[in-house]
Amino acid sequence: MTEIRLPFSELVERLSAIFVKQGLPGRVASVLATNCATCQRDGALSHGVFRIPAYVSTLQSGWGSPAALPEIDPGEGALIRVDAHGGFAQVALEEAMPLLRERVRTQGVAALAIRNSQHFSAIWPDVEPFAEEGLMALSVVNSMAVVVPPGGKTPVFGTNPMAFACPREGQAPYVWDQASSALAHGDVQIAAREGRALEPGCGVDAEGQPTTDPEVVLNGGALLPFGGYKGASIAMTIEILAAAFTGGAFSTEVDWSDHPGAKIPLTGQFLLVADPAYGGATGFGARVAALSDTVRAAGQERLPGDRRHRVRAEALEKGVALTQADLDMLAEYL
Ligand code: NDP
Ligand code: PYC
Repeated sequence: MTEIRLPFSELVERLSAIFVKQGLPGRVASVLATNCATCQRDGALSHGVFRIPAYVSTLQSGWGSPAALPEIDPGEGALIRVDAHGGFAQVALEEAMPLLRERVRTQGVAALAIRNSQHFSAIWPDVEPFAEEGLMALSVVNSMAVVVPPGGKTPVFGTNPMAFACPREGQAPYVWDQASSALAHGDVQIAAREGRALEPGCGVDAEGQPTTDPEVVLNGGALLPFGGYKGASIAMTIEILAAAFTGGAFSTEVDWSDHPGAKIPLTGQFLLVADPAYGGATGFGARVAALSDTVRAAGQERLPGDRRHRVRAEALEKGVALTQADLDMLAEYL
């Protein structure tokens, strides 16, 4: 498929115009558009413009309160609680950011517990900015029940991602972001669209039997956690941190049956931020860089984030890569 390059700012403008046309306030539209364009720019394609039709169908379904602005309960200690009131987690995060920053700089550690929030994106954009300003961040989000525990046939977990970011002297920050399922749901949708089978060990049918057919996984089947029971423990821990702790919904409690077209989980997010300057050693960034070098020298040529930063550099030079089909799809919503 022919690749078309669009300047990042132009992509943000188009996406923002789509969200505004769907009734979102300019500020919310701008946060979502920047987030989605950032994923596309970095080649995080399972959460790039591919998601726009589902954003639109969700906005048209009456699900949640997408225009809602968050309410911050600052508390006095390390924990800041935010009720997103059915709006988007990224907007809640942006709103709470100045206070979170201040707390972490004065106390060494601070956390954000966001509830009643919609999240439909990758979560590295939520943690990477902290690392760019010298801080360390870990975040988890729960989604919708599409993952069975090992041996089961009833989905109970979301695809629940976890992301970590920290500064690394002389290099891009060290950042990883991964689903706790064998595959992100978005990648199953992309495989189905492209008629590709999944790797064995990723999914089951409605009876809990192994399948490599993405259509079976999407229609009555489910995903498996990555790494068997170890991934299941991480998925469950994410339910506990992002939902039980914050006051958000478990993935099993996401009930959009009265909102046909709704596809964006309305759950919770937990974010922990720490200042390495408060740790037990000096030269944190240099130590992370040295460890990365040791890992590469030991044989792991590619570290998380390497591919994304390479794709980003190319996008910033030549424009964000899109297909004609992507542009045609966006034009339908403009
Ligand atoms: P991947 O398996 O594609 O990548 C996971 C991480 O591993 C990335 O940091 C990636 O870096 C790195 N990586 C990938 N391949 C290699 C390799 N061969 N060697 C070294 N590192 C590697 O991610 P997932 O499919 O698990 O998740 C995709 C996205 O889906 C995530 O961004 C996640 O946040 C999002 N998601 C969002 C959900 C939500 O509810 N909002 C739910 C589930 C997933 P790099 O990026 O540089 O390739
Ligand atoms: O790709 O699994 C996924 C996902 C769920 C919610 C947003 N993305």
